[in-house]
Amino acid sequence: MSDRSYRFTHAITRKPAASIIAGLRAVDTGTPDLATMQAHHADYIATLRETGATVIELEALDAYPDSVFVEDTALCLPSGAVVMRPGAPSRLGEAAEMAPHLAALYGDIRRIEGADSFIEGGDILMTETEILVGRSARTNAAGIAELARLTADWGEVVREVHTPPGVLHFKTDCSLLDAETILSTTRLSASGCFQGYRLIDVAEGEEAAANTIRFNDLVLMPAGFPRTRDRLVQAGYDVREIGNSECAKLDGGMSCLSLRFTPKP
Ligand code: CIR
Repeated sequence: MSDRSYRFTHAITRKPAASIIAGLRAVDTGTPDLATMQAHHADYIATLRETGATVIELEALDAYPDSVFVEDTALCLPSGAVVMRPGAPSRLGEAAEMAPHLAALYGDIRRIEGADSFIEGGDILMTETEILVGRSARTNAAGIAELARLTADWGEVVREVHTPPGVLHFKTDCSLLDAETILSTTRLSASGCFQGYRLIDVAEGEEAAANTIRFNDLVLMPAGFPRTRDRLVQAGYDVREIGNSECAKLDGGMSCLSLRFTPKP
């Protein structure tokens, strides 16, 4: 079995813009503090680098308040990258901003282009054997079907699943920990979408801990969820806790802050 879904040579991040205070949020829990977010972001990048990966830091894009959440702009696969078409109108232009950076690293770049197709990277969980895509308020059936068509000749299998109601993205509630193992909230795993995988549940009341990333030998998780952290440590993972208080105000977590990949020229 390969380990394409958690071993990466590269990551792309984007510096938070001063306009982050205008970022999208489902519920207003306060204005994010830019300096604190920058400190958390620096810690996140240093932790990715600790694994030996190259991290490309793009400059802030003030025109796009949510542009620090680069994951939503593209899906990076072993054979090439697919530029997304975000369902949030204020974020549509972010995908075009990302495309040239991917083109510089990958030989094969494809784009979701249908006028009715919407899909954001936060709804996509790549495992060793398939790509799960959750329908959500940001990702629709046309977007998922287009992704499946675009990646079929790369040997990818796309499976449509559902993001729980009221949850921003599919991966808000789950993460891949290794080739067989998924960390999930019980409200998501109850749908049965993870049959065949080993499941670790986040602790009750710690649902916001579900969005972690396995990046090479480390698991990066948001700080402040000790019972879920202990479960991961007991399961044998090398866990690093990263401050996420400011991104959390904008419904962001560990996965949304990077595109993770191993480019194929
Ligand atoms: C948004 O609503 O689009 C941003 N405030 C948060 C995006 C988080 N993205 C992600 O989890 N992949």
